[in-house]
Amino acid sequence: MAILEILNYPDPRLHTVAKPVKEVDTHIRRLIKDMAETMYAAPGIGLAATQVNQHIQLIVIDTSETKDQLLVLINPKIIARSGSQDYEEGCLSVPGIYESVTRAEKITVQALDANGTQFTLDADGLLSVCIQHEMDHLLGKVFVEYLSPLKRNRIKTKMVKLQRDR
Ligand code: QAP
Ligand code: CO
Repeated sequence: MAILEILNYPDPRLHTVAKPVKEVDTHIRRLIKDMAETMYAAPGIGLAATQVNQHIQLIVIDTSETKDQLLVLINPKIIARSGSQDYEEGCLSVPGIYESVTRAEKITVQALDANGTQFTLDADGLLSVCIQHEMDHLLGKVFVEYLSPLKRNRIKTKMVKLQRDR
């Protein structure tokens, strides 16, 4: 296993649109293991392949308290959404920044698991937010893009300074 390097906002590679996974093979399963290890080590509750510079439709999530319920979503599609909720979000690619974002309250998502088997999942609360946040990454979208240009630019400047002074 390996800890992967996470791209930091405003890295332009975070705006890459991910391609569907064609086959869930050993290469993909290795990447899933490494992404899970990277997420748990951070620690985080979700990580999209985009954030580790792999531009394929793959997400790992674990919102459990016990950190033993890894959820793998390959080629995910939201097939139903309802309601709305505000949640204070963070992101491993935007460390130290937490801002409220409005998203659907409940979603139904269809995806492939680590065995390439299709499944359907109903999610609400934090899990719903997390899936929507991670699916945005696959579209090249970072949560700060929901904020006002003023807030976003302040965050951008802060991130550039942080990386310069590292
Ligand atoms: C996305 O985010 C998410 O700033 C996953 O210094 C977050 O795992 C979805 C993290 C909140 C829904 C609600 C952030 C770790 C982890 C930081 C994460 C940090 C260290 C973020
Ligand atoms: Co994120």
